[in-house]
Amino acid sequence: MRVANVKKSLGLLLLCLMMLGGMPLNAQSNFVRVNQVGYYAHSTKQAILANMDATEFEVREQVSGDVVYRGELKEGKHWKQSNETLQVADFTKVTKPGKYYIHCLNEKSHPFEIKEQDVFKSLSVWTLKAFYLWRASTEIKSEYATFNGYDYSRPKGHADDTVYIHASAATSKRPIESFVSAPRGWYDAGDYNLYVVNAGISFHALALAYEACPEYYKSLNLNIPESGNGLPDILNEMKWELDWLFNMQDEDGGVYHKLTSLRFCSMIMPEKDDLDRYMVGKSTAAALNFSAIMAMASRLYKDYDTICPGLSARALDASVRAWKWALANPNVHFSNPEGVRTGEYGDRDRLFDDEFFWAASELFITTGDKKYFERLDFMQIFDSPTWVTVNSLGLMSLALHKEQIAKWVDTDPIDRKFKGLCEGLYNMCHYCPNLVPIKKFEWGSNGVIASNGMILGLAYLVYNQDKYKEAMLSTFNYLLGTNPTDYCFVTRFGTRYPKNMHDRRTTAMGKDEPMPGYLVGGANPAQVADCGKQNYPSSQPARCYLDRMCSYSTNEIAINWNAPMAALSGIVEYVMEKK
Ligand code: 9MR
Repeated sequence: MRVANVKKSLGLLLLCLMMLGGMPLNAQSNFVRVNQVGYYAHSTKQAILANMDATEFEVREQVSGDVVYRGELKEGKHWKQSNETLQVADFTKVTKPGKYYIHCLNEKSHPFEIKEQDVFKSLSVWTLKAFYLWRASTEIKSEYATFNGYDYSRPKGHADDTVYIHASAATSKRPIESFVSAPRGWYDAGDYNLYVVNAGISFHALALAYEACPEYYKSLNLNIPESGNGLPDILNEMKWELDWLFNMQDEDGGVYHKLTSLRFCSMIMPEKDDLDRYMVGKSTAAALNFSAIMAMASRLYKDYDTICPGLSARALDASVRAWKWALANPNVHFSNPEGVRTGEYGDRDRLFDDEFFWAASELFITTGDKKYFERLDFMQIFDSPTWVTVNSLGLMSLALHKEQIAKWVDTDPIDRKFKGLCEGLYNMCHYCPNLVPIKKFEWGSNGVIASNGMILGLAYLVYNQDKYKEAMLSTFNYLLGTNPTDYCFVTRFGTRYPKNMHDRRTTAMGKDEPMPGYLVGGANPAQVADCGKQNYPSSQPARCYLDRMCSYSTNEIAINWNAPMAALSGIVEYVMEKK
């Protein structure tokens, strides 16, 4: 039987049920998927239809139901990740601001808005404010933490003024059970620990967004305690992380892998967690992530020396010391020592080629010193970055600074490799029936997608080719609603968003609405045991997502996923506002 016939019979059955139950006709289902946050009036506008096998669709005005546009549909394509046949509904021609929904074969989408301006401004602000809400060692005040009437203030958590040196990190100068002070930083995720490796990719995304769109970020007010001090707010927020990171460097230049308790605390508020905290291990990966961040920081804060005296120079010095430590200790792998059970962020690649590439790239951009450029091995494979594979982070930074770099060296290898990365992502997105660049759904799939979207955004800014902008937008759409789960994956945005994230604060606060601006990890079929396989809606990779607290494998939040989402939101808003 044709899918359309099955749908018609199902539709008829649904119609009878609705008439019996008094439900409104055309009840919303998730066959018709839109960007729930909205669309810019002058931008491309696409929705995704699943298993509809339809030939046309309508855009209807939300209140009146009037049809404002009728569009034709091409034949669908099967997407193996969701096991659905997908059609792209293009309604770019609808440009009049207003509230609409898509209607097709008796199915309707969530409502969405078309606007002339500020479509993603609030999203861009709150995906960054999420980092403020994540701050360790400080009280979170109502005046900065209230959203749509909900107050997410909380008392100060984790002073971290007494962090014990764990046996795995002890030296003669800092022996076991001696302690250091290491306050500030952002909690990593749904847990309250801090990990240098994951700070790396997170800091990079925010730093690069700022460097790619400086005008946008210089005028973006986040309403955080430091707002108005003369520093762009994004740099104010990032400084909270930097202040902590300086504490993670030992006197020998080496960098502790993480600051954590020995095990995860229960689902309590930060101020209730009284487990002892430790500096655990040192590693080549931590040293090189640290070196890269500090090299970036040195150039970011250089223009603001009157506001942050000496910060730029101090960051460069810390970066170089960590770099030298890594050269002298090039294969110190980290794995959890006995008795430590928090996140590992271990790296099986014992050569750390990708970490060396990234740190050398940032040091080269910041200093112009050719010895760092000479370390860059462009024969490496450059793929979507993750916390464990970071060479593309260096490549992105090099590409963004290529005009400056061209004064020092030949930029051909940078262009060749960056273009290759961008083309690969573009093709992955363009040929995907759901128009999203993802190879495999794994833990943190949304973070990978957001990172890929961000790279496509950079590609557009660097090469000014519209195809990259289109791919960036369809990737963004996926995260905000054109995906098989029916969720806008950022909390408090769109119509249907996650409410029960795997996050200690969220659970302990117990509010009926979650904190805003958090991107959940997303579909991942590999760890369904966390809530029980039977509770997941589907075992299809792209549909394997569950909005329950137990689902740490699909519904946790983490800095390395939020940062590219914030970056992507900012880049989209900047690009769309410019035209
Ligand atoms: O994001 C990490 C993912 O890639 C790993 O597969 C997973 C298991 O090691 O850990 C994830 O990171 C978690 C970290 O270890 C501890 N804080 C929460 C992080 C997000 O789940």
